[in-house]
Amino acid sequence: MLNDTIVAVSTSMIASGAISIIRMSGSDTFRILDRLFSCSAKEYEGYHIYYGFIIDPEDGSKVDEVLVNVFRAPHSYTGEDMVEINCHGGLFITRRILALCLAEGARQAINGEFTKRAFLNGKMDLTQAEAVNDIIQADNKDNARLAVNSLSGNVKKMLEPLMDEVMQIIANIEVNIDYPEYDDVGIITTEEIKPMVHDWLDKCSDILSVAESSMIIKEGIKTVIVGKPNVGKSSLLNTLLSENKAIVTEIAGTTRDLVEGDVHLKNVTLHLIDTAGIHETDNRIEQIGIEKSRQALNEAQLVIVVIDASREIDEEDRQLLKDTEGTNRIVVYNKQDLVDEDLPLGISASEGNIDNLINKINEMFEKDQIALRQPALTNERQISLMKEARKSMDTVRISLEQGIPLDLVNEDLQNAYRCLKEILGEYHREDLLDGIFSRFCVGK
Ligand SMILES: Nc1nc2c(ncn2[C@@H]2O[C@H](COP(=O)(O)OP(=O)(O)OP(=O)(O)O)[C@@H](O)[C@H]2O)c(=O)[nH]1
Ligand SMILES: [Mg+2]
Repeated sequence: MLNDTIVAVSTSMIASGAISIIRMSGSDTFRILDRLFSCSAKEYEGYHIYYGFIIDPEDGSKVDEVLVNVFRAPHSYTGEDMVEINCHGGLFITRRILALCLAEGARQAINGEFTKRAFLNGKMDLTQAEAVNDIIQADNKDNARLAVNSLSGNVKKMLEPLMDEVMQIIANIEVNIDYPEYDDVGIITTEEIKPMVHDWLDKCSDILSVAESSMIIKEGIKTVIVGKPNVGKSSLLNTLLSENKAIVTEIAGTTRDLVEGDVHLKNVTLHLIDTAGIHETDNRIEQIGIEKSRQALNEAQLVIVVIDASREIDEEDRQLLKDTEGTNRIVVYNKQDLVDEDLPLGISASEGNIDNLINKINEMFEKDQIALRQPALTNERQISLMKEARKSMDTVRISLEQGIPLDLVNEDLQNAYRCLKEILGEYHREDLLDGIFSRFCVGK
């Protein structure tokens, strides 16, 4: 039921803080507030803050001194009547006030329910709603910026021209089909539509390429450090993480399990995996470790191949270079401190001198910063719908090239349009919405 009144603690319930906020939304909000709030005001106006006490209606006792933010429908986050009770931040007090609201007939909100109402009441589109959760989850500056960009409805602004163009093509075709006898309508021909479709596909590809960048910023890059034993892979991991996470010894074959850690560089977050040195061995434990290394290598988005600069490159190095040839890789020469000549990507992991590598990685991902400067699709749901739209439009392109009559491409055009609408949540299924909003916190 959409119209019942929901309540939740919107601030953290894990630890006490200076204040807590209890949020309530729905048609009964002011009736419930009246029962619990003693305040000198005669009535509550929207966009006002009221000072007073929460009173236990059972015995009239004061529960807490509070400030109440008042929002009147439709001018609120959810679009409904809504209040935010700012109470003292003790967990006991917060729960007590929540309990009083529940006792007066409000229902405990489930995850994301406030934002779901905001979406269903047309206060925001689905990409904005998703951005609300993204900003709460953001753990670094770039992620927060990505989310803030989408929060203001930029994605809709970016998609609307594309939706208009598809609609334009559909309308033109339909006019021709429905009123072929009208001279003044003008016959639209396949030749006229072709460039429109091409142009549309180009724009779509641009959007998808920025989306790829935004996913790199948001999700980080699965980065695997490989090399033969003893070249300094674990030393490199430790230096990148600024932490002694992996065991380092002069004994070849030290690392057997995968050791993982995250590091935020200027342009990208790396999910690092240090692996067992890859080489021929009869040792059973090492063999299992090497198998894991190879598996990690298969799933890597970036491979750092470490070569020991103080030794001649041997057959094992060559084999590894060959095995990683097709991957997105960086080859670094470690133990630079032991050799005289300056190597292009020379580093000294154990000495903490890895600037060459860090600069190279930042350079590789610099182009992805584009996603911070313009509107971007920011999750798999949005991107897969965009890809589906592109696929439909590409079918239109192929059909036109094959000379298939215009009325037969209509369905693919409609599908492209529908996909874009679905990104914004304008076509939605209830289970899809449940899936999206259940990832939110309670109270948001
Ligand atoms: N001189 C010098 N020694 C280094 C450097 N990096 C690592 N080492 C030394 O090389 C040895 C092996 O280092 P590790 O980091 O354990 O090498 P690894 O590649 O993880 O080795 P495995 O886990 O056995 O595959 C250790 O004695 C390190 O101190 C470096 O930049 N310069
Ligand atoms: Mg190691």
